[in-house]
Amino acid sequence: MKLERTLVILKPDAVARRLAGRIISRIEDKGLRIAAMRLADVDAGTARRHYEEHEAKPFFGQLTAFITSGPVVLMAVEGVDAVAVARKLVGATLGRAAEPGSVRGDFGMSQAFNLIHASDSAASAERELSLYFKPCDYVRDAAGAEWRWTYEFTGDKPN
Ligand code: 3AN
Repeated sequence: MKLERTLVILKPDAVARRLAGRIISRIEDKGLRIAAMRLADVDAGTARRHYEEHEAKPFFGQLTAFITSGPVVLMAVEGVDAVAVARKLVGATLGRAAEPGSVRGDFGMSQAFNLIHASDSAASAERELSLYFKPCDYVRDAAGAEWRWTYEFTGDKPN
């Protein structure tokens, strides 16, 4: 059990389809904390760096063209095991195979237009967050107010 921070991106299809509010609500409903958030255009260089592990794949050009095609919502999301929790909320890559109850399972059919990104490991989260956010972008959880009814605290550890 680890307090983690992960990168979530609502992709251009989610913003264009006006689903951003509903998807953000799911993240909040679950009990994850939004520590930083902004609406932005992703430039081509950042897109290539973000998806560098897919550089050799045939869909790399399509992928970077898509993520730069319109505004996205960038979010740093925090919680205990936030990387795994966010991945579960997102669902499987292919929308039409994704589990009902997940964002992709409930809102999408496509493989490429799959609405949302969440980092796939703690190491990816750290790397990806640094592409989009500076340390001063993160807001603090004043007096732990957002956590108080999310976890039981044993000493100062969330459970
Ligand atoms: P996930 O986002 O579920 O972690 P990855 O890491 O396998 O998926 O792929 C990164 C992104 O590349 C996906 N979100 C999707 O938008 C895109 N992608 C994956 N496979 C394909 C494909 N066969 N054709 C087009 N785009 C794809």
